[in-house]
Amino acid sequence: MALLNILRYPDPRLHTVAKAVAVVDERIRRLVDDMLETMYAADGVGLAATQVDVHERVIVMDTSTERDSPRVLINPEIVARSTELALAEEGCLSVPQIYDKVERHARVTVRALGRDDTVQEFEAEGLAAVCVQHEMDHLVGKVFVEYLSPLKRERIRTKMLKKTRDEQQQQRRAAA
Ligand code: GNR
Ligand code: NI
Repeated sequence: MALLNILRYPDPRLHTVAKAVAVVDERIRRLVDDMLETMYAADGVGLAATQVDVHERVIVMDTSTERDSPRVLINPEIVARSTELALAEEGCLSVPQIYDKVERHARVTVRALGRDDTVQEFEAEGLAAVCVQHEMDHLVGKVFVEYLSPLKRERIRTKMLKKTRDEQQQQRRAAA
């Protein structure tokens, strides 16, 4: 197992559209395991392969409070969605320390392959519904800040660039 590097907004690679996984083989199982380790280490509730610069349709998530219920979604599809919408605060490991409200479908029914290559279908609501929709957006190159106003997005972009620059400067100082 290995910790993977998480791309930070506004990295252009976050806008890559992922391809379907052709076969769930050893390579994909290793990716899933590394993504789970990376998600837990970062205290995230979900992680999409796009965020670790792998452009294939793979998502891991765990919305349990005990952090003991990993879920793996390979080639996920939303097969039903509620007309009812819900507004909830979101954050993203690729946009650290930024939180804002996004409106999504309140419930979604998801069909995907699991780590064992079998089809699973489940209905998600609450945080799980938010998370599935947030992760599936990553797979088509969309980051949640794109739902915010252009002004907010521009402020976030500037803040993230500065944060990354400051951290790199800090790392150079530590290495010197
Ligand atoms: O860890 C995460 N928390 C979260 C909180 C509210 C709505 C969505 C999320 S997903 C995020 C992890 C992440 O960036 N996944 O792509
Ligand atoms: Ni995210």
